[in-house]
Amino acid sequence: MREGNAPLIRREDYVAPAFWIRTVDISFDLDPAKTLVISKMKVERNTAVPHGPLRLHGEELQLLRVLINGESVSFRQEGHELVIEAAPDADFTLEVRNTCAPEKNTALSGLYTSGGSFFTQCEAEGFRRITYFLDRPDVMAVYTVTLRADKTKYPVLLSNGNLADSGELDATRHFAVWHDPFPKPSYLFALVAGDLVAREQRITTRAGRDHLLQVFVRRGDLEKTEHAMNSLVASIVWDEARFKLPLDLERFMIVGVSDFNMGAMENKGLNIFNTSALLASPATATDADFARIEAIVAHEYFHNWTGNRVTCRDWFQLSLKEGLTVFRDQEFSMDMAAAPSARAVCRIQDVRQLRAMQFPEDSGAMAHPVRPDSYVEINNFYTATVYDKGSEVVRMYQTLVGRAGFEAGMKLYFERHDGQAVTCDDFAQAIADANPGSALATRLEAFKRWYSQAGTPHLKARGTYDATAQTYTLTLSQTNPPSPGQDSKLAQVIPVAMGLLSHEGQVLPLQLQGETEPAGTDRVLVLDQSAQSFVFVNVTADPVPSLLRGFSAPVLLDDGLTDAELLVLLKHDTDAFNRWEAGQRLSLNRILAAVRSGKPLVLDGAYIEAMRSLLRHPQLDSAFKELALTLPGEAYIAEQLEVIDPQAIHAAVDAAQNQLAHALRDDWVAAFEGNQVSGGYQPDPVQSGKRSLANLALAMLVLDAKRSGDTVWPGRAYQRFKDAGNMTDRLGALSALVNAHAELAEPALARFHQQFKDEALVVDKWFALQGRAAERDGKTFARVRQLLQHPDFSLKNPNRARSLIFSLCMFNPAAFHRTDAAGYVFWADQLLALDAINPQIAGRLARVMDRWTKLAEPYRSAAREAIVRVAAKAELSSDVREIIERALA
Ligand code: 0A1
Ligand code: ZN
Repeated sequence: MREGNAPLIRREDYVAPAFWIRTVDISFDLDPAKTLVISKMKVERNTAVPHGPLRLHGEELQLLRVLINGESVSFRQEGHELVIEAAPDADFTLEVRNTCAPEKNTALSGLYTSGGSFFTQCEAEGFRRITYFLDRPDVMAVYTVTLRADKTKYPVLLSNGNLADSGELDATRHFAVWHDPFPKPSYLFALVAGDLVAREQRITTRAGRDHLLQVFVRRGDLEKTEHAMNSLVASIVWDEARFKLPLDLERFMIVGVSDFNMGAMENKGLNIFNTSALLASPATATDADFARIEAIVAHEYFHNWTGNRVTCRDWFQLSLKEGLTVFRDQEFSMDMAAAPSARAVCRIQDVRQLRAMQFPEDSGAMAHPVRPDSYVEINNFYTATVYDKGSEVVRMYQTLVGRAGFEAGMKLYFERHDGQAVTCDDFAQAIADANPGSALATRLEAFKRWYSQAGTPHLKARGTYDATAQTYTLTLSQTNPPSPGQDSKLAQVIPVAMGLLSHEGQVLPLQLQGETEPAGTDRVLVLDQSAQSFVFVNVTADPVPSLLRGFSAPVLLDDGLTDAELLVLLKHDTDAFNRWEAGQRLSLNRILAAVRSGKPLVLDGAYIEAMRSLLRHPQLDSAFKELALTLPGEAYIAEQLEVIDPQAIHAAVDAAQNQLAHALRDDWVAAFEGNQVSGGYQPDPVQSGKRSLANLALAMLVLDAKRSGDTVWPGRAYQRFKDAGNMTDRLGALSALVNAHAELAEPALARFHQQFKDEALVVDKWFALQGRAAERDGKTFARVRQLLQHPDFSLKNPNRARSLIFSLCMFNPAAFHRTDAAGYVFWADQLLALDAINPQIAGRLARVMDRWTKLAEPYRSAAREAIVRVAAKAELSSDVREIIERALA
């Protein structure tokens, strides 16, 4: 483990490496206790930087010998560096021999074992835990990898690229040699060795090349790989069609592993996946799992160009590959959804995720720009800001230059930078240069503030209508609140997609002063000052503005609209996103008023009728209705408040939920009955939309039954739970019972565990459901504590740790924030236990306290006490230390 006194690394200190490593010929004698690694490298001095020693990174390794040009050489070890002063000026070969201990590697970074097989995870800095190397993304080499291992225990031996040779070594051992022709940074290296089986498919791409696709998993999981394979094929087809980016490898492999810190990893030609992001069958995975798998398979595949062919110069540029690749996977999911309404559903889900995770991050202790300025532990910067806000930034490029302009920009980016390690500036320049004179190119430097300024901009919009002149003046203004280390900020470039509607819901033409005719009914205004006014002419009626359509910029919007105006948008907006947003705003306004006033929430008739007509609407999709009738998340509600009282927020949401359940009871019955799916299971938007609305309706009906004492709906839920033909329905019914604290919840939970105890991913769901269950009288918290002792619980498996501990601490504010501080004590205890096993996962758990300073008393003081207790531990990892110190700064 890296101890917690690691130095701060600054973006402005970047210097190119003193040496380049051009080729790596590396062999492994795989043994769980002690693996021998021999690495032979061709090295060149980089004459563009001052003359200096060769410094190689290495951690948790046993060094055996170092040779230069076949001769031993003197070296010294300085912390985690191996320093060779006498490296030649001419090109030379470097040979390093070392061992590492995969079975002791519980951090799951570097080479480790899981379920008796070997796997690697090298991003960001895991390769240095395998051998000594210039472990930085701007050092790109061509790798040849030889694997030697026991042939019965490890019949499958894989690495990046193409299989060059394989065979027997002796009676018990065999070998394989892999060669990857593409130069790559060390973080994209991978190897796998184990007893695995593969689903295979051969495809011929548009370019006429043949490829072999393989998905490797443990025996018994093969039938759960069909969806992943289909998703991979769809991703390949999409990237060729949309961005003209072909598959460049003869063989593309995906491997599943059940111990993995993240979702998946884009190693060149050998993607390694958390099984939770790969395996699906209708019986074990929900619709949401199917959608997530499709998106992650696509994401990793798309990295082959955005990340692998063009990579990052340094880790500050992480969003160059991550923001862009998230954008690409979001676009892919939307295109797969096809129907306009299903596309809108995708967008709403992405924005909900952004608001739930990234907005709080951007106003808390860990707020950082999309391109951070400094870090201690890079693993702490795989964040919602780098990924999801980064993706919104890429989306804004597309909004500013148009879809065709963006595609032209991508083309230029690859023409200029294929095979290079580059920066976010290089990307911005390519998009701008491909679109001279565009709204982006003319404001490029200001636009790039999205990379350098942290925090969510506040956008204010106010309009005035002049009936005599028939003009409508819309004034947009922005404020950019301070964030850690950034007290004052400059105006951002904010694209505001918008339209105007009459109060009767008619769409109005948009003609700005100075224009000779209207330019459609939907356009993008660009705010690039702290305040600007836009005057629309020939406006025949006092309009209702529909602003930030499709969520055209990642900002908090205050449009000052009244309930009556929001109702117009809810009923008539042609932009489905803003229609949904209007409903959310109506809910949010009521919840915030209750929290601010301290008075119990009572829903008014107008609101209830609006929700009823949504639910009954004959044309709207089920998926859209489900999203529209789901109340805003508690984290997003908290974002709107100066002081956060998690219990008050929860009480208001709970009251709104109960009243909606009761007032719309008959409509919920109709929604439940009208959304039953017949025919075989398909995880498509139509079927999954129906299931999601039926599940919401059932949850509401069981909740209302709890209040009235009715037993019919809990009984029906239990029946559905038992008889369900797929996991979406089964889990939906089970969570309806658990969240309503129905008596039948207990037998249902027991039955579920019994039925699925051999399916690890389903057992994770069982823990997660209980960790996230609605709190009532401290029962959820007590149960989570009890579940820590369950024989199936383990901190060592990240999925399992997340399923119980993160569910409570991160996703169940009402159970976690307790007046007796027991939630915080639980957090500190689990954090310290986890840190000794897996610092990366512990670093994530530490983030739970990011926003403690905004908590109301008594939570604030109790939270501080728990953080201080963690900070006082001497043996913290650098991952946790960085988060904790930022929280206390
Ligand atoms: N690049 C991967 C995510 C990833 C990052 C770090 C990891 O280990 C520390 C693992 C995976 C992606 O974006 O999918
Ligand atoms: Zn990624």
